[in-house]
Amino acid sequence: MFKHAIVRRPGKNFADGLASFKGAPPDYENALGQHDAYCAALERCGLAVVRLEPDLEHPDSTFVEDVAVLAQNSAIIARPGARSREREVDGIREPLKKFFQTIHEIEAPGTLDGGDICEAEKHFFIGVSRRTNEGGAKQLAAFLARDGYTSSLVDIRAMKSILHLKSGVACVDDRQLVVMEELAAREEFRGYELIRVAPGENYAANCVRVNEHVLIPVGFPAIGGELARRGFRLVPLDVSEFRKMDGGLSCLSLRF
Ligand code: CIR
Repeated sequence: MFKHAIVRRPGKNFADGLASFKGAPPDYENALGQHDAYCAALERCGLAVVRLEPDLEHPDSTFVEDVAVLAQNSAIIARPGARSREREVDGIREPLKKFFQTIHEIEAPGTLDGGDICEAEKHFFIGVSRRTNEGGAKQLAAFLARDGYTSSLVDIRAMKSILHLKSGVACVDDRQLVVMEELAAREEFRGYELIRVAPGENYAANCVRVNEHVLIPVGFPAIGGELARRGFRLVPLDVSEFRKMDGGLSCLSLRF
């Protein structure tokens, strides 16, 4: 069960963050409204939400999931792989100290973005990506092992379609993974029941189990229907402004 979430409100220079999206830039007022609705949804799922102030030095800092990985008894401060995001971690140490006694840090030359880390109960899938290198992944695996977790590395460097591992896979319970087709055949996921997302709905592979609910982006009826048939209680949320900055539902919070 999760009890808490940490979020960071988008700053007014949010549109200056990194983005591969080529359309119109995000609308700040809309982004704030969507962020508020996201926080309210987390509260309805039973979480106490810590809202951090915008960090104007780091336009991508609303994607707070990328700066840490949280386990049962420890927090691991990430080391973001994008230069412009490296120092974002400075803003998460103090908030995490209020909740975690044991805090580790990924060290250079390792890099790691929290968006590459998919927790499946006592096992963590660690994506090796354009942001997370093998060194960072192995450091994380070692920290998690001390806490009794197993982990496996999933190399997604050859995939152009996703930025982070969790853009393509989500764990909705201890045996079921929501996964985009392109990842479904991966050896690492063998043994799990795979709920496949059709290519047209790939964005919805980044859904988030929060206690009794699953947060899902609006507008993806096939995967939404499939999850509902399986008995999941869905909370549809519009995060279109964050999508324009390559972000999804999971990256907007740290949950623990
Ligand atoms: C970035 O490129 O770093 C941000 N614009 C988006 C990060 C999204 N984070 C995530 O999916 N975990």
